[in-house]
Amino acid sequence: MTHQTRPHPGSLAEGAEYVLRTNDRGHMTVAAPRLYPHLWSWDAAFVSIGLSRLSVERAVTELRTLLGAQWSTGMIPHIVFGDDRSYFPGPDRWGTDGAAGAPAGIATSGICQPPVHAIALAEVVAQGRRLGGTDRLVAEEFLDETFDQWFNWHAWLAAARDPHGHGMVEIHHGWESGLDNSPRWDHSYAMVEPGELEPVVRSDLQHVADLSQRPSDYEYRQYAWLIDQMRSVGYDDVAMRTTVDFRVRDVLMSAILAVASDVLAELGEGIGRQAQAHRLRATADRFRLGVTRAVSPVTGLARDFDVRTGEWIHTATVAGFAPLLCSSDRALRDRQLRILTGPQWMAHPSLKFALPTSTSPSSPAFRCTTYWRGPVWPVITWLLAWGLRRHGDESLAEQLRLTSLEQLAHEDFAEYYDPFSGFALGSRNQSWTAAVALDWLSEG
Ligand code: 9WN
Repeated sequence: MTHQTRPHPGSLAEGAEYVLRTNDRGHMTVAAPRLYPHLWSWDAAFVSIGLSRLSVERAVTELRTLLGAQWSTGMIPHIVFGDDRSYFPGPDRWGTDGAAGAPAGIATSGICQPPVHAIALAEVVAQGRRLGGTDRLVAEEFLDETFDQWFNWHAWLAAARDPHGHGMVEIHHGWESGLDNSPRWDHSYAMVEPGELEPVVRSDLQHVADLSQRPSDYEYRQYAWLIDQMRSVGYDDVAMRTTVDFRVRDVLMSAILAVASDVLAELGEGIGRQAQAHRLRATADRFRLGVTRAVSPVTGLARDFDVRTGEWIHTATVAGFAPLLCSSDRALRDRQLRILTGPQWMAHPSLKFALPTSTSPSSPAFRCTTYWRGPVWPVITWLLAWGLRRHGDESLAEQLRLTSLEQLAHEDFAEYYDPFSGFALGSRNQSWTAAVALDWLSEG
């Protein structure tokens, strides 16, 4: 694979800015130049944080494009398609055209991703307020104008994905978790047996030379099978629950919903939306409780729950630290911090950088170079650091920021990194990696 590089290398901030500018298609920033030539939901949120360091107005445009694709149910789809036709699965395979709730004239996927958007919205608004003048005006207007849409997104997640009030978000595809092929899903995917399928023509392998860094062909057949199942019921929220072969309560997504609901409530309270803020607080409390209940008394890590088997999932992945995003329980946080900074995780002797890996290096499921099965993802480090800072664990947050900047020093802005060698993996010039780098640099 050839990588676009800057004509005149300079500082890391210039490199990050270059990536965001070259991935800018006017009203959307593609998640990566070749591998992901469209707008992804949670990528757009992180990207808008980075963009706000360059232009608050451009950051707002990013979020506006995403909201323009919101379904009438409230769902924000995981992909908003641009013009490029090279990504698989594209709009034809998703077949959301005409599904009840899908936006007219905008091609989207039919599933969602973690609701990190309110966190981004708060960062963009804060940046606008800091800068003042037109930036402040643009940010405030955007917040006021779109608050209901963000509220509806959270309301849809709470209702459609947790109808019985467990305080955990149910997902129907590994892609909804954002941590696609994490080993936390292996057991649940073992029950997904693809039947007869339309052709699966992978485009991702044209862009990542080493196949071991991506999911396998069989995993892709399972991904396509689940899409076909959801499409067969028109992406109906209720029918999907009895149709799909993959039903899991995702603890990380639940923690994100909890804390993002708090953040959105704070924003709402500031602009006189007391009634909605009150409901958001209730959502936050419900999902925080769900996350706390999911913590294993034995390992101290939070667990996902497989709905089909009725079993907790014990694999030691970074999702186990979900409480660090949403809980202020000091005893729980201290226990989790000890685990995170201990020898099974950040103090593992083989690590090049003391950073959280996607799977514990001590776990039998750990794979050094394979996607969400082991590598370090800078965007996840940013999210954890954000959660630490929000809850007063400032020194570890600062350590993650500084160590990540060292990891990113080569300016390849890779999608993920080999935790042992430190080598760049997956896509280069990945927008959200550049965005979090820009944000970290601005904090220094
Ligand atoms: C499927 C865009 C997205 C991220 C996901 C990451 C990867 C897509 C893919 O890329 O997923 O949604 O084709 O592999 O796993 O978290 O949002 O960067």
